Amino acid sequence: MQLKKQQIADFNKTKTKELNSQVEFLGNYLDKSGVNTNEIIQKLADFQVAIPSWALGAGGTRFGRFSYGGEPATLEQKIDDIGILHQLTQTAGAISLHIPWDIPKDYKAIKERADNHHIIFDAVNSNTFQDQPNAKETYKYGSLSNVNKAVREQAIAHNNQVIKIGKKLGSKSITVWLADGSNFPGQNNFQKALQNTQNSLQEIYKTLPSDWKMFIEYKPYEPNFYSTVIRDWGTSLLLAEACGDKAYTLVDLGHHLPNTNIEQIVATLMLKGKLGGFHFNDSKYGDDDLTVGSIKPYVLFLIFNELVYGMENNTNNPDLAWMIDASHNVKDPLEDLLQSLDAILIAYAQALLVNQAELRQAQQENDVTKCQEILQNAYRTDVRPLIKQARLQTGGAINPIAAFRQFEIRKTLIKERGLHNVATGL
Ligand code: PSV
Ligand code: MN
Repeated sequence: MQLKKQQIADFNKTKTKELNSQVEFLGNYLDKSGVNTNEIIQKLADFQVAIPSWALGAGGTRFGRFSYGGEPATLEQKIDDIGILHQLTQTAGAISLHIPWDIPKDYKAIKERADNHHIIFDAVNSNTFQDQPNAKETYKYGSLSNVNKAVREQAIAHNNQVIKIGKKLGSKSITVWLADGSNFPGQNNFQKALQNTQNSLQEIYKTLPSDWKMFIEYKPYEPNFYSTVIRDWGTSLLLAEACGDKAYTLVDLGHHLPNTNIEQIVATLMLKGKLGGFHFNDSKYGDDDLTVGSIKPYVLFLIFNELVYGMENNTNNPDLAWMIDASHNVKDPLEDLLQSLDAILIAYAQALLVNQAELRQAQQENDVTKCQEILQNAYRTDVRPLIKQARLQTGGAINPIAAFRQFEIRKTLIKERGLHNVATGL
């Protein structure tokens, strides 16, 4: 299904008057603090976040999966769902494919379909954490780090294949996340596992086109619970540096032990020009993959504060690849993604409000109280009218979730696809 522009325009008409007065009120307040409101609205309008092809259906846990009805079962349907998200928000103009779950059958048709929705192909993701039917070697004991050369070669070949697929679609980056590690002390030789991983990544890097980037994702545990080969940002950075200029670290918000200072990791990587990509989600305990901003919105703001600082000051760091990497077990996946997109823009807008000059001055004077006041002033500003205004200007819906419900999108999808359509993915 595709929404009609007029439908969204009619929806917005009923809400524009109220929005105008909210924007005027906020604009006046921000003006007095020297903030250029229009500049912020433009930055919000330009911000694009990729949606992963594996996050459009109901996720699950190892205890069960409760499908949602009308889920997208094919890549075509996944692209259509992202099209809906993009029409409603004008923020979701990219898809990140997971290979082999979403290998296109007809590349021309897939590209055309994405084009029709104004969607581009972002990073392609390889998968060496599952065995594929008819695969010669097993990844049970690891992939790029495996003690067995034949397994490593199979995993390298898979990554090279993923790059080839991405090239046909216009992607410009590959993300490597490894499940490799061990469950018990003594199972792995740490040094050999790391060395094998480095050698394997260097092999993959050799086939990387000159205008591509390689993102190396880290995660402390799961599915292995004693050790993980690429367990933290430091290991990822070491490997990226061993590969070369086109290799970067990717930060997934859920891939940290509780209370890790993620904003400081962001700052360190940006200073070194080595932060390549970002996976958004939220968590209480581990890699919970919850809706962005649902648990720790202040932390999200602090992270964005560092991202904004880095984007303005670390010109050696490339533009970042933004993606949502969440799972939806109890909510409608599309509504959940709309909430995540909203939370990302809210944190970004709040970070843009931070008076950087005043903060530098207060830091210089060791005025700790003032530093905190500056950050919390920005965080406590209700920036939602700016986001709504950005959507209005770009043709999105002022309130995407209300529009999603008013247009009865889920009901239509169930009618079109059936109640028992199941999406591939995590
Ligand atoms: C597993 O934790 C994971 O969610 C990683 O974050 C990857 O980005 C994703 O799977 C897809 O491979
Ligand atoms: Mn991730």
